[in-house]
Amino acid sequence: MVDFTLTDEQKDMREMAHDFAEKEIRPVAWEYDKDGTWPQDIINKAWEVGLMNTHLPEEYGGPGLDYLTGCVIEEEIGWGCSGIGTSLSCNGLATAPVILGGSEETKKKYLGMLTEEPKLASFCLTEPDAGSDVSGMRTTAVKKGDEYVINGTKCFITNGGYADYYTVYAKTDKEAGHRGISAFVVDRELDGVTVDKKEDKLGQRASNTATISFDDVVIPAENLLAEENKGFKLAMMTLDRTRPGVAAMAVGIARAAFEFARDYSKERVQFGVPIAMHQAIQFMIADMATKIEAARLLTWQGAAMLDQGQRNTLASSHAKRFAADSAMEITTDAVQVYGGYGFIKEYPVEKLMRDAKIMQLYEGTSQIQRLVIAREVLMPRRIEEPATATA
Ligand code: COS
Repeated sequence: MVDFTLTDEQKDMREMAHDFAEKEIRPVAWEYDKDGTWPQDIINKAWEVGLMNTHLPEEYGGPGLDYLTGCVIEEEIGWGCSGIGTSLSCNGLATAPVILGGSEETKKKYLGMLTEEPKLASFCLTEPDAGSDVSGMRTTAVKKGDEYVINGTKCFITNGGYADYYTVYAKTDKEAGHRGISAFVVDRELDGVTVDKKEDKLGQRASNTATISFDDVVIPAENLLAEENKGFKLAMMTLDRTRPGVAAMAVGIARAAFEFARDYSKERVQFGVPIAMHQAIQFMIADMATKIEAARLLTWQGAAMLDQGQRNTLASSHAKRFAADSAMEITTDAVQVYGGYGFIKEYPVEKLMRDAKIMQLYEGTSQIQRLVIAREVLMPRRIEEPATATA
């Protein structure tokens, strides 16, 4: 029997996350968005109550929550503010390759660091000339004895300006395309690491997005994750694991927009009745509600498959694609329900429409998700996953 009932623990976590979003995030979200304020105070509080690093295994100090619970939490935080939510959840993206490919020592050091203090880590894959086309990256890592020397520039790095370490992808064999990429952990404090630029963004303005340069940065060889030249697969495996979380955040944004639009439609009177009495508005509200339900189910499926140890590439891309596109449609329709007021910053929905846009862009655009879906549907293949560094 298929059962979509959450466990009592999952319900408790949802309630805790909702409460946090309502009391700590919502009251400042629109203000932080306006000024692009870095939410360090909220990061500290979220870390304190256990709403950060929820995915980290217990042996490294984390609560070791399952992916589905992570998505349930992420929806609530996204409902509060997805910009702040992105800052809170970015450690999940940065540490996935460490969990997948790090040696025991690497895991102890770099995962433990995040559970001992409210520290941050960033995922450095994208480059100015290599976005969707990961294999086109130019950053290099050259092995010299027991060390690697890293050179290159990564852009659009979430939390980049505040991270204590980075998981960095670099070419270890320039001629080998995707088979010549490796992944490393790089400490922020090392000589040659520079935070170059903070982006001024359309939405999610409370999150930090920076360019990071690596100029002859020397790291110990043990900071290699998995095997040399297996970094591309590690990146793909990471995104399979994190895209349901992005989808959940998109559901949270969509739900927030839906609730505002629903409530406003019952108050706003035109032609002598609340606009919710007009079928034109009712159908928009109905479509919003259906898309939210469908997006959540796809999200939960993507997460539940991971929890069951199944490969979830297709489900993950279905969820990310549909939830992101739905969030964009729903927030745009919420602005429409508000009419001219929706376009005014004094009202809540224009922020949500701006925030939703990044959902269709980061962690793989909606077009990349369709590419993955098309390949999985048309040419299903068996994918071999790299062994961890210790295996
Ligand atoms: N898990 C494990 N391995 C995977 C995988 C997955 N989900 N998807 C692909 N691979 C493997 C393939 O099996 C193949 O392995 P071999 O070397 O043994 O042949 C290899 O990776 C290359 O796969 P593919 O041919 O599909 O690679 P492409 O260069 O065509 O790229 C896309 C595939 C476009 C899907 C990939 O580059 C991508 O996801 N791009 C978007 C990146 C992104 O999300 N960026 C956002 C920044 S991160 S915030």
